[in-house]
Amino acid sequence: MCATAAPWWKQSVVYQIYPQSFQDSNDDGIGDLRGIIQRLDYLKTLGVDVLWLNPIYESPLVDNGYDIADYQKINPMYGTMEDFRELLEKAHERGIRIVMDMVINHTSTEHRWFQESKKSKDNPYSDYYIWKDPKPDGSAPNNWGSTFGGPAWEYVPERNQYYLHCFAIEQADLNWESETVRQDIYDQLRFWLDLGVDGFRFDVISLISKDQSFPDNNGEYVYTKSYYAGCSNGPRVHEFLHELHEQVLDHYETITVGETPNTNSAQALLFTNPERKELDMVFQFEHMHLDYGKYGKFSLERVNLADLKENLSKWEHDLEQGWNSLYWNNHDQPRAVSRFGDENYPVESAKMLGTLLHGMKGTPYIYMGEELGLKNTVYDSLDEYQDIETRYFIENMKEAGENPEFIRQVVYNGSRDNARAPIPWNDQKPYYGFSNHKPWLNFSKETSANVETALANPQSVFYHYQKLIALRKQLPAMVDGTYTLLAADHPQVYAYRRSTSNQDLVILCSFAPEEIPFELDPKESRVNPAKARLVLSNLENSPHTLEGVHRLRPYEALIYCLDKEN
Ligand code: TEU
Ligand code: CA
Repeated sequence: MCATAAPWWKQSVVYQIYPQSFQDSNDDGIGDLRGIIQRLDYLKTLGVDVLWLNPIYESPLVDNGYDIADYQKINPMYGTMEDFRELLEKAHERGIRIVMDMVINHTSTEHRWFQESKKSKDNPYSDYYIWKDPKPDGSAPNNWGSTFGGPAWEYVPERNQYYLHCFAIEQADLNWESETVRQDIYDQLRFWLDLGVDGFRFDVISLISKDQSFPDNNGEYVYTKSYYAGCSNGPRVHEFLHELHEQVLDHYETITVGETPNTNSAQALLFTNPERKELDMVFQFEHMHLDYGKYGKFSLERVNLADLKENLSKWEHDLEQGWNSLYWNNHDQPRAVSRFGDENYPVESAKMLGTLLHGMKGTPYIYMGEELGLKNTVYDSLDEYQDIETRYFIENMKEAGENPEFIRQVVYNGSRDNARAPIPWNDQKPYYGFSNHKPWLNFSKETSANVETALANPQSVFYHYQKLIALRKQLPAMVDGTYTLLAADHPQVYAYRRSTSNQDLVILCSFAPEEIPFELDPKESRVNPAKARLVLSNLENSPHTLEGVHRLRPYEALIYCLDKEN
């Protein structure tokens, strides 16, 4: 084990499972809890410490579970509460912890709270949601738009009022201003903690406090996202999270990560500074926005390396007193290799991206399939995409008369289904060991890798990730080291140093598809190049020390270590 006093969640690597697409155990085409149980040994072999499961609660699945209808029930398509307990127990036996995805900014409109709330203005649940009177002309209370398109307000005749939904119509925002609502939410969290879960990923937690004046936004966005106006980082967000911490989290040993759209690093520090007792870390979105185009994520742009360096480095510095979550992709984002790497060098660039991320300061998150280097999903027809965001987008673009080829390309680049297609466990068509039944969402036409083949090949992306995860346990600087960007102006190499008083790490990552010369400046790096020994490379026969000019091969990624003599 590595000699660091850092809390366990700083030393951990988290693996995200999208349960619907991980492993089907009963051949209905839908991944499930028993499927995850079957694959625990695989995850143990990879070496991850924590599993984050996307929502598995009772839900009509309008937004694939981010619309919870009952916080204390498992959706039967995933299994039973017994299955969940068994999963928890078997994971814990293997030293793997489990984090639940908690969606407490909103519920499904099928949740009992909403069903009661919508009945009248004077029932016990009447203020559980955000209800507003229409404007005198009957229109919506303000001009906020839903993330998925259309207005963020829906009219309900029984109350002659509108309710707020930052996401789909079927996802009504909870009213955190109400003490009763907050207490009810805290009870839902305690339910899972008492069952033995190890923490939470809090969905869109930066949105829970709304500006109570509900101001119109200025309408400068093509997709008028409500959370650009009075929704994100509202006046009471920190007060609420501090209360949640005091009343709930403080009584358990947990790991918490807040998903915080529209949050800058100064705000993120408020969430993650341990002295403030709110959250352990947040998912920031800025590096996800570097390739945004006029339709946001649905874009033809590529990320520019200089911007990436600047952005990631800024977050490393600004959260020095807090803590970063490190991620390239998740269930809302395209595949890392296709987006930040190079589909022509899928193995090399996947390993390079893994190296870059795992070397940085923060807790790395691996999205299922990333350890195989999976690429974006290839479909023959736009009809194969199922995600609500993608469907809305395609519809809107068709209405707007956009060029069909443009639509096809940006959907390929940006759709959330890129990450949601089922995992190929072997190379056997048609269902690749995921199931013996047609899956709920089609496999990619080009399954670039699969688990069985990866496990049989010592050079696979899988084993590189395994090594990266193991290094975190061996090299204290990987957990504790301060971060310094090196060769900031180099157009093709991302280089940085991590340092503790006893150890220096130098990480070099080439983003070039051709061979390029690179020499570390010993003055800038403050590392003696001859003494730095190679601890990990994604290619064979890399130089054993940092001395001299390196001829970095396409997407070569190297970690050098130097133990200081004190
Ligand atoms: O995502 C929040 C969020 O900010 C999304 O709008 C995200 O930007 C979008 O998916 C990117 O295209 C969370 C969940 O991760 C997502 O799956 C849910 O749909 C959403 O909240 C609503 O609960
Ligand atoms: Ca199943």
